[in-house]
Amino acid sequence: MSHQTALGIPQLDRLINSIPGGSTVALVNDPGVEAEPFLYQSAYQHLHQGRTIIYGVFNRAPSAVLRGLKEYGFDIEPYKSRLHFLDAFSPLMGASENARYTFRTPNDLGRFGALLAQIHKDHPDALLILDSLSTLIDNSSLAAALQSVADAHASMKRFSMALALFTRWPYGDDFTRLLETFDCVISLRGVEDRVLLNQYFVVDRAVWSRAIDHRPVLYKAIKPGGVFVYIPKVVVTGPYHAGKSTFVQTLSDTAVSVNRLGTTVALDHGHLTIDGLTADIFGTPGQERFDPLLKTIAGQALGVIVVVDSTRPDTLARAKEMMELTGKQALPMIVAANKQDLPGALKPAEVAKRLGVPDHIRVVGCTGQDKESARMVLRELLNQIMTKVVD
Ligand SMILES: Nc1nc2c(ncn2[C@@H]2O[C@H](COP(=O)(O)OP(=O)(O)OP(=O)(O)O)[C@@H](O)[C@H]2O)c(=O)[nH]1
Ligand SMILES: [Mg+2]
Repeated sequence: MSHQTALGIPQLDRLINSIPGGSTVALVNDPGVEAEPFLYQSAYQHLHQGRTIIYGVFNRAPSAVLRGLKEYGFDIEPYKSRLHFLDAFSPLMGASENARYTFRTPNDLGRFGALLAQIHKDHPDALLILDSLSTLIDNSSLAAALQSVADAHASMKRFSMALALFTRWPYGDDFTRLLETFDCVISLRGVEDRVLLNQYFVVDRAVWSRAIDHRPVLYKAIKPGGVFVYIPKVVVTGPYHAGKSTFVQTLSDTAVSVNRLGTTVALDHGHLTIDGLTADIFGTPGQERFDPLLKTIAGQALGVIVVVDSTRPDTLARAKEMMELTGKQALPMIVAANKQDLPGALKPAEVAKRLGVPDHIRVVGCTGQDKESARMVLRELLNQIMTKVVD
């Protein structure tokens, strides 16, 4: 109970710092926004670190949780002996899955706290996950359920950490007050953008840290993989033949380029995951006739990579023009001095000098066909984007 701990979701942990032992964390999702991947990832990370998990499940059977873990790629097989279920679903269905602990709503509401205290006695070092307490509320009277959870809060605090999921239904002021008793509240929200649901998390409150960043962070839950911070769009631009398509292809887990006679005539599109981040990456054509497109696409970007051919100083004026065309000098931007493998390639510092870029725009050397090299460039840019989004 004294251990510091973490949620096991790196970008979220970065926002809330480490969690003091005995903290209660409420994860509150908007209806329709998937929260389970957060719980799965947290459960898995702790099991992987040798901890014990008590997984309370209220709206589906424990076997469904095991399936969910598997779908997200969290292989808990080696740690099964340290994962114990509190099954509050099967007893209601008149079924049994032989879970270690069972709970029946509404009959057992009055003994919720006592049950958690008993479980804690059996597993003093465990972390507690409750998925989800909204189901508990929905299966009984609102007032009785809220009272039961409020009474059980002291028992939750005995665990190294208690992570409880709620869905943000209009439960009223009593629910809002209940949330206030939790040490930390994290919201999972969704914004509809035509057909696409963008999901983001935001830390509303954490008692152990005064300097919490309340800015929303976009994420995607990926099967397999779990929760990734999502950087919607990175644009790769630069002069004709500089190596943009090659760069996008090298970087991406999946990518499509449409080339005709060796030049790109549509947007290169790739998708990739790197260091807990996921990004869509778009390469523009280099020819001038596509310049109007460049302006539009850069308008929706979060960052720009300008690829230049380091063996072709004569194309640097065009590169400069394209940087201006993006019309977004305020956007995080980085220059990849490409084709460093070729003889006569200008060094990045020389490219920077000839481009005459302002100091805050970094110029880094790169070889477009080399994965590590391309990833270095992207990492630089993503760091810039993340410090803008997170800090
Ligand atoms: N030696 C070397 N060749 C490279 C490198 N990057 C790209 N190339 C080559 O440069 C040529 C042009 O590369 P592309 O990726 O098609 O360039 P692009 O910028 O997409 O070109 P456009 O779409 O026509 O503007 C290809 O022959 C690539 O194989 C590099 O780092 N080193
Ligand atoms: Mg191309």
